[in-house]
Amino acid sequence: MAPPVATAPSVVEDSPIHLLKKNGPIIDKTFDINEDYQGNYRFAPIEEAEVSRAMIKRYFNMMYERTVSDVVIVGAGSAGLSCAYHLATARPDLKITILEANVAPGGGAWLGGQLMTPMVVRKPADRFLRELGIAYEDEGNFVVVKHAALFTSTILSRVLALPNVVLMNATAVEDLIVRTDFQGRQRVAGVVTNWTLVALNHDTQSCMDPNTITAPVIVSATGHDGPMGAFSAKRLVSAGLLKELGNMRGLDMNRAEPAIVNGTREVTPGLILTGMELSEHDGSNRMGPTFGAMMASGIKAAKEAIRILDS
Ligand code: 48N
Repeated sequence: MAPPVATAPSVVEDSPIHLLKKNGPIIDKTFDINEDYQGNYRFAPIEEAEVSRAMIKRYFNMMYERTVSDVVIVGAGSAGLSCAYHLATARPDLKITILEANVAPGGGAWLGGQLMTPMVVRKPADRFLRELGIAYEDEGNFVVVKHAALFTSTILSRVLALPNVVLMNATAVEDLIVRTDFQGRQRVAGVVTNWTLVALNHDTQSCMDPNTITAPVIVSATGHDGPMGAFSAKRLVSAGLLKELGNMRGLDMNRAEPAIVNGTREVTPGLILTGMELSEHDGSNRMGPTFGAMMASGIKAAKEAIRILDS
């Protein structure tokens, strides 16, 4: 007797959504909404699966679409966000993908210094604050934003509102894609990604392989501290693309800020370093609790990215 042919379960028939539709909604869809704060506030009805599908559809469509981007910005601190804002507003045609390892973007720009809240920005970088419409107190050679989070939340909201920018937070870059170009030179051509919690736990499991995003230009703004600080600069050394790190020097505001802005550049074909990551690459000084160079360096990185893409 021939063995019974296994028939695939009618998944669609048994799917929760189908069952709900077949048997009618679990809840009374006739609810009308009511914004009543006197004890009768009513929401429009929803099925849990609708919420899950609304997120899954959008996130994974975005992830699929951004596997090839025009510019990837690694790190959503003050330099990375300043780069993203200038780049995305100057070139709305570009697909810009920001990858941020933390759940919370913003890097070190939520506080001014030693956990104090005011943010100091030296002139002429205050022009960027005026472009963003951020109020400040003018102290002559510098200005003070009343709370660093006012800068960071403002620029973050502006960047996220731009149609050509996507932000994948809680997503770490854990390697660089490197190709040999037609001149035989090694060129950075994208990034290797993983959920940050996976990237931080490779020693607890084996073979949790990553994902990729390819792009002709990578802007790395991974800062100088934190669990993955100066990531790309360090990877250049371990991948043999840079002999050694310059290592960030001691604090000297007057030397550090112009060095970072003027030094922002394509350090290896396809890879631009900006912000404090550059101090680790070049061995320039740190500036401590003043953020004008982060903003100006990010803007310069955006201009460099446009130069490369248009060359
Ligand atoms: O704020 P940071 O650390 O870096 P910058 O360069 O945007 O701003 C630096 C600034 O906050 C200072 O350090 C100030 C001026 N102090 C100077 C001084 O002398 O002390 O932002 C870097 C971002 C963070 O949000 C990290 O989570 C993220 O980059 N990040 C990564 N994201 C994805 N993949 C990675 N591998 C990665 N590594 C870091």
